[in-house]
Amino acid sequence: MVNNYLLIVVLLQIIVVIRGGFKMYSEPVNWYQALINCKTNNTELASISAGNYQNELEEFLKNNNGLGKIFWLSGTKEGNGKYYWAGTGSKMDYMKWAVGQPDDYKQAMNYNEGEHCVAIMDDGWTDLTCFEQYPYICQEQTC
Ligand SMILES: [Ca+2]
Repeated sequence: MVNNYLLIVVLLQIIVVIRGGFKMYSEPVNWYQALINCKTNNTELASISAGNYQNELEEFLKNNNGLGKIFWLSGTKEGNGKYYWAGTGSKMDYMKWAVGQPDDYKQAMNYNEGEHCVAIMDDGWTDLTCFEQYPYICQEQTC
């Protein structure tokens, strides 16, 4: 299993490259910074357009607990409440929300900021407050 992954450690930043052109960055940043960091490296914050990519990432997260439990994806919510992928600009057709998600939990708890950004966990996706800091996944450009 381990030889399927390339592990690179750069200045306390752990970057793991897995199949499908995904690169997982261990440094916790907010969603906006994750979007910028991926673009700076000529990649995009990850968009999951199909189940095979989802399965691959879920499998990876289940087998690598030390890396982190939650990673930002490029999913975010438009004013109309519909989700789209900021990384590709496409609307979100395939979805794999975790049980009970998206719940906009912090909006319900009367926080000023609702949960408008999407992250992946090992059992599906969740919506989170965009300014919270988590590791993130970038994706190689496909075109
Ligand atoms: Ca949530």
